[in-house]
Amino acid sequence: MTSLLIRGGTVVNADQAFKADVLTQDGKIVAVGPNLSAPADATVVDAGGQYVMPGGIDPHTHMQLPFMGTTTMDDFYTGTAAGLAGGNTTIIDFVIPNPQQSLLEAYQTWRGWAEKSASDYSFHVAITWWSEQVRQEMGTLVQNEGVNSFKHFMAYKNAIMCDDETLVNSFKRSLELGAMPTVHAENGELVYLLQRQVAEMGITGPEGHPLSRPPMVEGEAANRAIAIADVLNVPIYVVHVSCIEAAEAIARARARGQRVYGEVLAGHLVVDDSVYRHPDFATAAAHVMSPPFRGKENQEFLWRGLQSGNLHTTATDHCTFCAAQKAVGKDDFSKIPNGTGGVEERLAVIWDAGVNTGRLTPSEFVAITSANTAKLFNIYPQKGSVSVGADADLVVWDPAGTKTLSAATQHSKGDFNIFEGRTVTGIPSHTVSRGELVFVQGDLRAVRGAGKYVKRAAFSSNFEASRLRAEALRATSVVR
Ligand code: URQ
Ligand code: ZN
Ligand code: ZN
Repeated sequence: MTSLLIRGGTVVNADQAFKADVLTQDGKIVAVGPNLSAPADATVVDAGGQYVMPGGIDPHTHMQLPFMGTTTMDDFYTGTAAGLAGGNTTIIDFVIPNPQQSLLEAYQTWRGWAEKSASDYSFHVAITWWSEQVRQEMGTLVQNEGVNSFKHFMAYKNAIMCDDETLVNSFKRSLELGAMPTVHAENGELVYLLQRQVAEMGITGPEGHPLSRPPMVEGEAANRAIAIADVLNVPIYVVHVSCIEAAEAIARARARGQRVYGEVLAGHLVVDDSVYRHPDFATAAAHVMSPPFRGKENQEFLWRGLQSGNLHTTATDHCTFCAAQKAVGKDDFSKIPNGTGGVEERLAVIWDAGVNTGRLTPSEFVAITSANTAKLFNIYPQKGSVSVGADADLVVWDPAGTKTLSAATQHSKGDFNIFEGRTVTGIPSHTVSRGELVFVQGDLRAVRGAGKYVKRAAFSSNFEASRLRAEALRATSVVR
């Protein structure tokens, strides 16, 4: 029996912070309270002067992703191990079937890849085409495999982009199943046109990337996805909200009572679009991801969205390509594989830029790095809470600890760090994954294959009510 006693710390949950010890046994939290005693063979961690928080949950990663002709540098072991070094104990990654490919076949492939994970993991499944078979397989994934969220890329034309027919059918199916539809909100037709226009201006370098994806390209798609969800009366989750136009679309819909949720990447909160004007190709190309890093005025708006509750979760979109992979786009920015890292740095960057500046309380930090994701994807309080019965996924947080973030010291297999040189105050001293100490004061003890697949039950109750309300509304409108 593995017992761990974390003593003398301040427990921080999304709803409250209080002095308490935490006792775990066999991967579960069994007691939270003052002056706990522990079995003689328990491991004891002194958390004096530190916080004890739920381990981070990153709802947006792409480990081992085949994309734009190559595959990301981090696989499910190295990527989740890097996350553990940064206090992240669960990832929600993406199964991305090719158009015309069976969803179940793709799902089994990704499940195989993920068996090497060092931390727990779950999957959103992308809907990249539509047919009766897709409709059926969505049902199987929800009912048998614990999938309760379906992703829709509105960008990436001629690859994985969804048209409105797919969006409408898949959102409707998601409502029937009690699953959350999520979107990458960029208008892929506009991107495709603007990429060619920018190239015709003779711009081939990474500076062309943001020019081909201006904020309104994201704002339009966010508005469209939100409107479709409104008509169908289904909740919707917008991933990597990067700009004012998209954040305002969410805030407007929420002000009208619509269930819309927004995710913000740590990178979009602190990195701005000046990176694309860096004279060194490799540095500028390393920052090519979509939606692109934006002008500074967008960052404050995103922070205020998180403070106000109009934006709800933070993530990283960890999707790492090395310099040689990025160099494929040396003469054509549209060929640069899109993606950046961050799974190890997210918590420290958001603590340093959010809590240390007074933007966020420690409890609000827990909400946006862990608890809100757990709630929105229906794994709370198993995950996202320091409470009896929850999984023993914890991070002991040293608010006085400092670290300078760098590719030279990161655990990711990527060769670049978008937070390079940033010195942060507030870092994990210990990470606990399913009751095991996997990171101890700089020493990473990740175990390949120790992570488990996390099933996420459907929201049949909420969604069923929404569906019935939509039918009633239609019935009354007919009467009028
Ligand atoms: O679009 C995504 O989320 C994936 C393909 C990662 N790449 C990116 O640029 N965000
Ligand atoms: Zn995306
Ligand atoms: Zn992504």
